[in-house]
Amino acid sequence: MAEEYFNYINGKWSRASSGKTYENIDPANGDVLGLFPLSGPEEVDRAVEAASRSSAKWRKLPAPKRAEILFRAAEIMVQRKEELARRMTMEMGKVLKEARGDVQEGIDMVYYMAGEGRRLFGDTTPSELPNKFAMSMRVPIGVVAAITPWNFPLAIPTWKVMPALVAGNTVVFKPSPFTPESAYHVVKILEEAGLPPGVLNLIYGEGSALGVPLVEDPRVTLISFTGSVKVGNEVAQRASRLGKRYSLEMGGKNAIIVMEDADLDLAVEGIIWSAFGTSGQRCTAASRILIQRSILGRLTERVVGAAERLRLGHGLLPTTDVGPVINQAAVDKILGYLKIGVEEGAKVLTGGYKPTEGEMGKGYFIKPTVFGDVKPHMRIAQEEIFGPVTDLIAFDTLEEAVKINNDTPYGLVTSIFTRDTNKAFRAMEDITTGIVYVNAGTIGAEVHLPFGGTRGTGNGHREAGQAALDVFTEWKTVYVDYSGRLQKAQMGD
Ligand code: UN1
Repeated sequence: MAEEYFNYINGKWSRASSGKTYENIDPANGDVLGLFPLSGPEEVDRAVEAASRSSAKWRKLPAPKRAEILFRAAEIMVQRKEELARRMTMEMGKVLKEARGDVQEGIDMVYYMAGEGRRLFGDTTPSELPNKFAMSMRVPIGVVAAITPWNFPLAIPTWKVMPALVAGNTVVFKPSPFTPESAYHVVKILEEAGLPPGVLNLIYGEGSALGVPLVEDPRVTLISFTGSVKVGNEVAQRASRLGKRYSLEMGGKNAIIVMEDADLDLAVEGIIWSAFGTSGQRCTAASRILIQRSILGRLTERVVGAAERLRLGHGLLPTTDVGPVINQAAVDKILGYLKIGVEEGAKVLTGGYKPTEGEMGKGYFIKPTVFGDVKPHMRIAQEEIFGPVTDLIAFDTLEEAVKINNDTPYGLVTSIFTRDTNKAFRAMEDITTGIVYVNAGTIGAEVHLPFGGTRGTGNGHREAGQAALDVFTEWKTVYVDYSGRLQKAQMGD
């Protein structure tokens, strides 16, 4: 019998009022891992009520004290890292090494944001008038709705929940229904670390049932969303109509540019890791490889060879390089794009199908796929596929490569492999994505730097780093006049 898990509302673990549950499934073999509540508007209401009621007290607790709870949570996470990673591999599919990385990224973020408890810096600055003091400080926004995806089941929740909490906000957390157990562990650990009831509330269920009431509840003041463009745009429309703040992180069509002077061994390793790591299900995945024409033949052969050597399997097996994708809908979407690519005239150089034999048949596996002869404006080179599929595109000059790179609806990450410093710096300047790597793959952002992108990737905000604090706080500017007379700024006396 699968274990039953509960919502966490106002410090209590409880069933959904509907009594309904759904099964959390291992995407590699269909095993049932647990039963989770299918909540509805009633749970949203209760969770928001709890977050809203606990807000006044939480924001008054000094930030260093709030941070102590985060530090304790980080320590528990360190102790449980292996167990968290194994359970994540089972519910999400990513190979164990990467699941450990996901947990580590979460731990890094908890420590980083806990450190903010003793920073949360504002500015003090001279006033233009004598005997007047000027400063700015960060203040919490209120109740945050954190809506998170399945591809980083632990790291991305920490990107939202931790800065929100340390800054003095309270939270309603709605994780993806496909990775509910990792969300449970994050919340359980914070509970064990001493987070007061109501400050963080967890509701499980379908986005279609919970999303609208959560976004539209007048007590929710900020929505932090990571997920699809379709849902993100809907969040944006609803939130902006109600005058709410929202922060969106939605996807990418990231490229690796390989110049003819590059270290090709390094480039091949970077391409394979970035295109097929997490089965291509990162918004940072490299789904376009732009190759200077003089090395096209050589590099193509090596990338295809390396992709062919990747072993599919259950993420817990040490022999597995690439795990399954998340669910049947993902399989259908990816297979749909494989068909579109062929119809558009691209050539499948390796992969291009769903293996069905033996163990493979039980899971959502897609053979790592490389498309050749791809033209920059094909749909497979413009739209996010979110699977183990990458496109090879030829170019002649750096200018052309940068233009192809910049010309998609997204703007998250680009990397360039070159040994020429002049080219590297020119590319850094002209590339218009939010993140640029030189001589590294497109994946592997670190938590203390801003994360996010331009164009359709988001709405201009950044997660992680100090930039995250701009999402989860607002500025209060304070002037103190101790002159004893009414001084008038800009009036010249
Ligand atoms: C995501 O795919 O949504 O840079 C986040 C990376 C990870 C984060 C990815 N640190 O690939």
